[in-house]
Amino acid sequence: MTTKTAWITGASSGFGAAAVERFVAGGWRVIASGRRMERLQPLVARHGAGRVHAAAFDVRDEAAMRAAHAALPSAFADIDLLVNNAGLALGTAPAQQASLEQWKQMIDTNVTALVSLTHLLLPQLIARRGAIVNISSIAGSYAYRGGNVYGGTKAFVTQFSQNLRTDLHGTGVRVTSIEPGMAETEFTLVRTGGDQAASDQLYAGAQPITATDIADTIWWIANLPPHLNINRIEVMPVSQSAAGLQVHRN
Ligand code: NDP
Ligand code: 8X3
Repeated sequence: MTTKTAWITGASSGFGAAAVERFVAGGWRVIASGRRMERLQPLVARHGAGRVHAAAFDVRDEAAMRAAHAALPSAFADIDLLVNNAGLALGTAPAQQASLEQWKQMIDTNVTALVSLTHLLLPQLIARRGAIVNISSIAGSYAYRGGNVYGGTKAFVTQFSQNLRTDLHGTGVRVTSIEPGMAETEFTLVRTGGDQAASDQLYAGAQPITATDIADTIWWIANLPPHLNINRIEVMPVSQSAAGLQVHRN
């Protein structure tokens, strides 16, 4: 069987790092990208340069993204799967108190960079009848206080995924939007600007989704028979569910 290649963004932590482990264990080659080379290099050391290629760059830097693509070793050049996972939430304040800079960073990372990498890889994904897995969020479907722009970016990811599917009709390329709920990774540490206590408090006693749970979901989707496409999948921990609407009274 020929060895397949996945490009997993956000591979230095959380879902992405767990997905690297899952795909390497399953016999795939993986391009692991993220800003922190010190987190990517150990993946290469552990699995070997023939199995994992580390590409350290900021996804918001389109020139760096193109350079990383152009510099792929020949063994990693034929990409079968793009996992658009790199992303972040910044801040929990309501819109009227939020930072515009943080809003722009979320849009640049979660939306602009995601479409840029997708656009760059589409020709070869079509040529190889490959697949795209976009990591969206339940925040794109359920409003919550402080979700403002983060939820907006994820609603974009979900809808972009569905529109991609429509445009790619007949090409054999599969597209999936995965929409996880509360998962324990570095996500809340990043969101709160490094507040470990706030992160610990959010997850305490809740048995959240783990990074491995989402890595297994990506693996399952990528390895389904080629005539099947999971369009969207929403995953929550049993401990999380939707709550009702709010009413303001004078
Ligand atoms: P982590 O913070 O653990 O991982 C985020 C990853 O994104 C890191 O590898 C980080 O790498 C990368 N990243 C962030 N900004 C950039 C950038 N500018 N350039 C390159 N890479 C970047 O969080 P998760 O694993 O939880 O998050 C992964 C995805 O899952 C995100 O899109 C998130 O929105 C989504 N998600 C998370 C949920 C959760 O509850 N945890 C639930 C639903 C969706 P580095 O810092 O090295 O650049
Ligand atoms: C992360 C899930 O509910 O914290 O996307 O926004 S949530």
